[in-house]
Amino acid sequence: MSHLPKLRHLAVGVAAAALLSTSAWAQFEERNVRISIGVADEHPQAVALERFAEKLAELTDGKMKAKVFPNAALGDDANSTSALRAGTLEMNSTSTSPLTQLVPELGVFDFPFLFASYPEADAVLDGPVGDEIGQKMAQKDLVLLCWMENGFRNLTNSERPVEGAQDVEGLKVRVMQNPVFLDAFGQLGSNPVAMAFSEVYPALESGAIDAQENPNVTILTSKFYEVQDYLAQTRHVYTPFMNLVSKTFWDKLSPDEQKAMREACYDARDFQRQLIRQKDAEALEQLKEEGMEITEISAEQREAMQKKVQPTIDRFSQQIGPDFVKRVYAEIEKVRSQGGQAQAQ
Ligand code: TK8
Repeated sequence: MSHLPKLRHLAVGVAAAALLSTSAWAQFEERNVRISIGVADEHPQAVALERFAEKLAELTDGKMKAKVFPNAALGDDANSTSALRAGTLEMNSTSTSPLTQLVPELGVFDFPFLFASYPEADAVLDGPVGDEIGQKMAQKDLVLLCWMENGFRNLTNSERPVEGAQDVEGLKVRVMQNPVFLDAFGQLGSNPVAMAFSEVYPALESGAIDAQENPNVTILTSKFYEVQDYLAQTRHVYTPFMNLVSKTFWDKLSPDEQKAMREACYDARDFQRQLIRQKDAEALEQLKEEGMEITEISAEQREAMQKKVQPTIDRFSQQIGPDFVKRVYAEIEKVRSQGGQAQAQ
């Protein structure tokens, strides 16, 4: 008879252990995260998101599986973002520029020559301004997981070497679907045409447009050098990438799953920034080898360009909200006064 209570204790112990292990195990469920990106699979963005997938699996006992779909196979930036909002896609990594209709504040990142260095961009994006943007995205059913880098943009064209604003005049330039870009390139005297990224290569190839602008790495990995002869290191705009998650999907996740997504994103972000910054200079060398004629923009010419686009900045500061824009400049100022203004050029 004496073994009975012991057995009962044992049974309770087993049940408790089972409960414990069940709840530990239940924190992560089988999840598939499809990530849409517009750039090619050799782009550091794709490489970093593969790392995100590895890290996510590692943090969730292999339960959460992310898969990267490059080359806009699941839609360009604007379309894939609509899919996130509709709840038919889990995640994308998009440039900020095509989303200004949704969140006008994003337009500040399209102000020409806003950032002069990487530390300035990092401080603004990873600081209070970045958080504020995150809250705006949340109001649109989008979770901003973390920022990454698209980078400083340069102008390519099929007509002539560009050394200053005067050479841009009359060029038919593809810009992102964005009013600030359209306005700025209008100020420079070019004929800007807005179109989605996946349409750019064919439009350059057919001669429908003469020019486009993107960071060196994208010009290389999307093979724009095949259809463009001239590359000017204008570094006129720094575009961030945002890693966005569908709120519909996010709300299904447990707090532990959400935490794993964030942690994996921060890890991939730090890796991505390092990689893409190193690749920027390497890509330039490779583009030279591919036969592109490279021009630099002198300090005077840059200043002249800056003057030409100032009306765009003034106009859109008013439109976006002068207080918000001031806060952005104040964050940049902080970095500059701390001596972090090492030139991006
Ligand atoms: C890729 C785009 C691209 C951007 C553009 O989806 O559209 O020119 O620079 O990187 O986000």
